[in-house]
Amino acid sequence: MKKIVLIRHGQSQWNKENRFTGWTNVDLSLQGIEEAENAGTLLKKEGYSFDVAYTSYLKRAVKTLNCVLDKMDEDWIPVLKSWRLNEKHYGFLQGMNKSETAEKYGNEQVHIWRRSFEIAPQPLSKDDLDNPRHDPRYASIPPEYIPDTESLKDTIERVMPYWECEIFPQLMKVDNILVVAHGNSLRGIVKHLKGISDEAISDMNIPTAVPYVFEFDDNLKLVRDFYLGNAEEIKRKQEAVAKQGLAK
Ligand code: DG2
Repeated sequence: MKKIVLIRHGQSQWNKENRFTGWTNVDLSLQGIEEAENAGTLLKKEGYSFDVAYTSYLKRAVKTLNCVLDKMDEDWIPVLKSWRLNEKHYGFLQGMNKSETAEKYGNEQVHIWRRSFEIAPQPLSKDDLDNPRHDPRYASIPPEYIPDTESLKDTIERVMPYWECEIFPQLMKVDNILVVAHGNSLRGIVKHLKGISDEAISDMNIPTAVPYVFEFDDNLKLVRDFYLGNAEEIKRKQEAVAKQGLAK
């Protein structure tokens, strides 16, 4: 079986503080480092091994990948990074507390911003110093490709060229690929792989640092997918993600 394993990064400092993060380059929390290390230990224990790994330009994903590969003794494998795997850009919401935002705008509006397919939050001003167009790591990207806000649909349109031209075709050459990215960039990939509808995808929440395994046959047809780890703990983590956008 050929495999692609998807992992959302471990808990970030802003996940811990329940703040919208998007393209903001926050670090992992101490719990996030531990989660990432546990994911690597689990993958090794279960006999997984990778030929190549992909991640985003954002520290929380890069560090998670490093922790995972370190625990697997596979920190020598090729790693490719792309801005196309970055998180959904959360526009003007970036930095705001999710519960407080729900208190101000209502649970329903926050749910629309977090989980609707086509609706993006209002954009971050181009002059805002936090706008990625002022960040040197994106200097080589044509400015018209750099988002000021994104819906899940926009995120998928950004991720898919990299998925279809780089990551997925690698499966013709190697058997085991690791992708470490973000809640929403991964929701986009999972939607594509499993053919989930625009409506049904709103109910899917990806927990931090849990390996999500996709197995393919020799014709690269998806055979099965499953999370690795304790099912109850995973369900608890998914429910906690869903609740992050509720007013207290
Ligand atoms: C979270 C996802 O992204 O948040 O940008 O706040 O996966 O990089 O921590 P991540 C953010 P939700 O869409 O679950 O609110």
